[in-house]
Amino acid sequence: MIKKIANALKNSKRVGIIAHVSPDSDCLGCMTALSCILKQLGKTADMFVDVSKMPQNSDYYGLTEDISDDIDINKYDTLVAVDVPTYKLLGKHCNTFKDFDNTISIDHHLIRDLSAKMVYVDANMSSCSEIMFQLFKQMNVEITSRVASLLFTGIIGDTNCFQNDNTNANTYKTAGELFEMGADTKNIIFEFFKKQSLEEVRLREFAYEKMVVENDIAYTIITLKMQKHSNTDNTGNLVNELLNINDNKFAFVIKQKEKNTYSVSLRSKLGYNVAEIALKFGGGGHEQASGFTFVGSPVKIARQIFDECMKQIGVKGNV
Ligand SMILES: [Mn+2]
Repeated sequence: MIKKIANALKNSKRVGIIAHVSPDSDCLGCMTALSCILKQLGKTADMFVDVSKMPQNSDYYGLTEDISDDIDINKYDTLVAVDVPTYKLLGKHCNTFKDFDNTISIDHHLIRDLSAKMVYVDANMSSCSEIMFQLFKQMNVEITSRVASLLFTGIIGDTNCFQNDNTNANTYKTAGELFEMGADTKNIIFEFFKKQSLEEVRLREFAYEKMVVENDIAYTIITLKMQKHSNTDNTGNLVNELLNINDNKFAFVIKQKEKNTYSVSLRSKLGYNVAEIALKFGGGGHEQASGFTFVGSPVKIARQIFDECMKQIGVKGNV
């Protein structure tokens, strides 16, 4: 199928590339990389996201340059959804994609409902960016240092800098090849994992004050008030930091979005599965990193998530 997709893209002239709502660095990285490659081949390649809010550091490496919100469907002969597992995650572009004839879906999520004329899913790949690298090789195109940097950004984003369970030999191999192709690995890791603003540090200060650590599970709740006082809504790497405490097996951060709306980021150590928990609350993701949004009481939901984590710890304990 990857060959078929490579050929289809080579034969296309005007391609619209669609990311998922609230795109992460994998989604933005591989979307921008694909757009660069298609443009290199002399094609029109426009990028679309239904999103009012882009990640704060996403302008790095031009990740959010030239992204549009509305698709003029008549302009394209091919639509490609990258890193999008479900129709819901296409946001307002859902029906556009559904109704379009010539669609391609490239993805690495195991649980999905998105169909397309051509689908290439490899759940053994760490990231959609890792798949994209295979696709570009298949297309036999020159991978510039910028494209290498974009794909590297996607890989370190989805693997949490090679820390998540989805990291495998091929991930390191791909990263090595991207390094050889000129990916700016040191700066990318600094930008995405080390650099922080003073505002973010202040917000985390509030978050740590409210942190609960019990039975190897850590969590905290971030209110709109805290975000206002620190002048940022960017929690940076907080959820991973919570997981890094002692022998924690689970960590989650509940962040208020609107009056009664909250988003939850979940992380787990190897051998535990937060995708399963997120799924129970209508979300999804990967075994070590997943999330969902909900409307209701954050304290109640924290207790429910906590109980789900305890169930897994209990199950493991009995084995
Ligand atoms: Mn991804």
